[in-house]
Amino acid sequence: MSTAIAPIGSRSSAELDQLCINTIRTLSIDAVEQANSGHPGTPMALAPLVYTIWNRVLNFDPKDPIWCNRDRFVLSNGHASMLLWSALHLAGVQAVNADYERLGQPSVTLDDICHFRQLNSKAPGHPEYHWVSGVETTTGPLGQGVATSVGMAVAEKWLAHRYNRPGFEIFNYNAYAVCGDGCLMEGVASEAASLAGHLGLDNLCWIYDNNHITIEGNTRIAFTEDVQTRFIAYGWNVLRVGDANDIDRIEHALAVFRKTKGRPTFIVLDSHIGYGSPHKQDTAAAHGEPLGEEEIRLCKQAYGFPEDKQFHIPDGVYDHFNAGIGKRGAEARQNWTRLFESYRAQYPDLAGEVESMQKRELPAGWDRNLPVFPADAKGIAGRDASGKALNVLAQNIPWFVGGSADLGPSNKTLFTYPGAKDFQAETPEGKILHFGIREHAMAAIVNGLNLSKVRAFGATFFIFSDYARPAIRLASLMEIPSIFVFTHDAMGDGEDGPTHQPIEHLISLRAIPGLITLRPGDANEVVEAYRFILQLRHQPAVLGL
Ligand SMILES: Cc1ncc(C[n+]2csc(CCOP(=O)(O)OP(=O)(O)O)c2C)c(N)n1
Ligand SMILES: [Mg+2]
Repeated sequence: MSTAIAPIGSRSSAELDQLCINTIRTLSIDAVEQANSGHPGTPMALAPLVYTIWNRVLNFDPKDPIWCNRDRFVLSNGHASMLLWSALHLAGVQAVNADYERLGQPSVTLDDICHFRQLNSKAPGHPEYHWVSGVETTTGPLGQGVATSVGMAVAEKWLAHRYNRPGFEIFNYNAYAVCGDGCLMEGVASEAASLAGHLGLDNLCWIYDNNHITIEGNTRIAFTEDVQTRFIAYGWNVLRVGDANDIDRIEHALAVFRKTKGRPTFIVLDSHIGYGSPHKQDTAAAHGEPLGEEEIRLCKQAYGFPEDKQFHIPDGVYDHFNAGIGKRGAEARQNWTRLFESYRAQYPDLAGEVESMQKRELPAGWDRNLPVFPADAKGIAGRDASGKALNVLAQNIPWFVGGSADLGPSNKTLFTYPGAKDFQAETPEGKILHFGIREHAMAAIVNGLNLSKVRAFGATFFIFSDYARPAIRLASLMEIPSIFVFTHDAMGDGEDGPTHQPIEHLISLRAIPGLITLRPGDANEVVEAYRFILQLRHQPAVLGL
C-alpha cells in the first residue's frame, strides 16, 4: 500500500499529511496493544478526519486551550479516545489547571500515551474534561458528546449576540462533534439534533463515522433506518464524503459547513473500521480487541512505518503540526487578543463581563434584591419562591440563562421581567430557553452551556430527573456548575398517580458523587439555596422544590 518513510526535506506536503495520519494510527495501535484493552479500529479509520479537522481547520491555539473563542472539538465516540490523545499530543496542546492558569507543560505527553488507560495517565480510556486540558467535554456514554455540543453552539449564538459589536466579532466559534453509529442510535442525540435543527444552529457540525459496525457486528442487525433523511427532516444540511481517507474532500465538506447559513451540518463519512489492517477490516473483531503482534507488523508495513518501533513519531510530524494548527491557531488568538484590547477600550463593561465569565466569577451586585419572605403560617410554594429568585438573578447576572422541558409555567422558571425574551433562531439574545419535551438533551445542553461559561439551568418535574440523570452524572464528573431545578418533589403528590410520584429520586440524586442536592424547607431557604448554588464554580447542583 505504501513505501517506507521518505527522508525529511524530500517530502511533499501530501506525504507529510500521510505521515501525520499514520502516526496517529500507529500511536493508537501501540497504545491499545500496551494497555491490552480498547479498540484501535476506529482511530485507524478516523485518523484522516481528525488530522484534517485539527491541522487544517480548527481555530484553536494549542498554547491556550481555554481561549474563549476557540472552535470546539468533541469526540462523542469516546471509545476512540486515542484519536484525541494523539491530536492533543502532536499539536502540542498545553495544560491549564482548575484556576485557569497555564502550567507550561504539555497536556498529554508521549509517556501518558504509553500509559494509555492506566491510572493517573493523561490519556485515559475515554475523554475526561477537567482531567485533560483540551478535552471539551467528557464522553463515553454514547450520545452525550453530540448532545452537549448543541449547548456549545447555543452558547456561541448567545455570546455573539450579547458581546459582538460592529467591527468587533469577539465570538464566532464553531462546534465540531465526531460520532459513530452508537451515538446516533441513542435517543439523546435525536432529541438534541431535533432542537439544533429547530434553532438553526449553523455553527454546529456533526461528522458521522458511517462504518456500519458496532460491537455486536454489522448495523444491519439493529440499525437500518435512513440516517441522512432523518437529519434532513430535522432541518440539517446533510453532506456526504464517500471515502474517509480523502482528506481534501473532508476539508471541502468542512468548508461547505462554514459557508452554510441557517442550519446545522451533518457530514456522513463512509469509513472502514481498522483501515490498514489486512485481516480485521469491517469485522466485529476489529472493534473489540487489540490487534496482536502479527497484525501490528502488517499494519505498520502497510503504513510504511518501521515494524520494530513502538510509539514512533517520525521526524517532521511535530513540525507539520506546528506549521498547521500551531501557526494558524497562534495567529488567530493573537489577532483576537489585539481585537479584544481595542474592544476593552471601547466597551469596558462588556469586556469585563467576558473576562469574569471565563473565570466563573459573578458580577458585582449579583445577589442584590433577592427576595426575603415574611414569616407566614401557610408559606408559599418552593417553586414560586424559586421563580422570584430566578427572575432577580437573571436580571443581575447577564450570562445567567435557562429554561424548562416544556414545564416552565409549572416549574416557574420563565423569566417575566420587562424585556425578557425567548432564545430562538431569530432572537439569540433571549435568555429563556425552551428545550421542548427533551429532558435528556436538556441536561446535556445545559452542560454544554456551562462548559462554554454561560451559566445555565434546566428544569422539569422531580420525577423526570430520571430522564436527565446520565447528563447530571456527567456534570458531576466534569466538575462544572450546571444547575438543575426540579419541582413537584413531594412523594405524595396525589392526582397524577404513581407515574408522577418521586419515591427514590432524592436518595438516588444524593448518591451521585460530587453533586450538590438541596431540598430547601421554605421560601427563604430557597433563596439561600440559590445564593449558595450560584457561587459554585466547579460543582453541579440539583434543587428539589
Ligand atoms: C450509552 C452507552 N452504551 C453502551 C456503550 C458501550 N459501547 C462502547 S463502544 C460501543 C459500540 C459503538 O459503536 P459505534 O458508535 O458505531 O462505534 P464504532 O464501533 O464504529 O467505533 C458500545 C455499545 C457506551 N459506551 N455508551
Ligand atoms: Mg460504527
